Amino acid sequence: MLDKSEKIFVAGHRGMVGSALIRRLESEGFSNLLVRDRSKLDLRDESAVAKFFAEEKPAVVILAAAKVGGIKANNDFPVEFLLENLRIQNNVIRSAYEHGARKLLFLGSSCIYPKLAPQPIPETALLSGPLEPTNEAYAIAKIAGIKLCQAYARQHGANFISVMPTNLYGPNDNFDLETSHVLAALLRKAHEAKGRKDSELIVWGSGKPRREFLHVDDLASACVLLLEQYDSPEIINVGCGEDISIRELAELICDVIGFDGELTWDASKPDGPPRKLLDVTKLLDLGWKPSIPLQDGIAQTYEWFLTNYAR
Ligand code: GFB
Repeated sequence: MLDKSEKIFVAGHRGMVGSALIRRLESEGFSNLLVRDRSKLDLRDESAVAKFFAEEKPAVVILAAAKVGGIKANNDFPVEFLLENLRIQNNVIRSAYEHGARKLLFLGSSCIYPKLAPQPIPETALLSGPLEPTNEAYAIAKIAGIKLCQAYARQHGANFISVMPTNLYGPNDNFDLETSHVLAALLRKAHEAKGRKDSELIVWGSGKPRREFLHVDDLASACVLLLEQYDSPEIINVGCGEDISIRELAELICDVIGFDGELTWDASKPDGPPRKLLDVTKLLDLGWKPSIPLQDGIAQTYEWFLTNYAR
């Protein structure tokens, strides 16, 4: 179990995942949360990270800092996705070990699995086939992070765990149309199309790929449970256990927002993997379950978008 006064460093606390973790930890009474703004600590800077850990010596580390993006950003900038993620995770994981962190939680991604993995995807599918080309660089970085945590566990007995979330959405998501993931992009596009009274909404790809969407607050509750109860170097999936097609997602978002124009498909944009549904049996067996149905989560995220973004 975690002590409520233990010093917990949340790397990436301004991002969608990090900020959800802070909300969750605070609501559960954790009182010694450590954060650093990017302007004060650049996690890509090896010596700055080592100095920070030497001074602060957090007992628990949650590595939610990463360069992330949707299918287009991943496809356009493989160099940055590979290099920046390797740098951040190498620095944080090594310093956490060298300065005595007793537990570390590394956040990976469902894109670590092969493009044509069996569905739902069990944890054992890791490294069993070729990756999806649009996000291979990001996936390779995340796989390297998993392997580094496992190496510290095997060689030094470190309690470093790796958690693989499915596609996420929620408050503090990125709403930039070039770099965002699909759910945030379509929320913004439908909102703006409604405002302009457009007759159509352009959606990328064919609409056929299927994705599983988990609200980030559900991920945060799973991470706190795993910090308290899961001590294995074997990776563990986090998802809601259900997927929908991109077409169905677009229709759902249009319903929530009240946009009634046509959907038009932009076939010049990639589809990515045909399906990405995680097998979450391992997590469910620990007693966790998701609590936010997709439609409610979309409505709540739209409220957040209206208050914080669309001003
Ligand atoms: O969310 P998304 O960018 O990520 O795209 P991935 C999912 C699907 O939605 C793709 C389609 O088939 C897109 O073509 N889509 C339709 C759109 N309209 C849009 C739009 O306006 N914007 C975007 N972004 N997509 C990412 C990976 O893959 O998922 C990352 O590249 C990471 O590495 C992340 O793993 C979770 O699910 O395809």
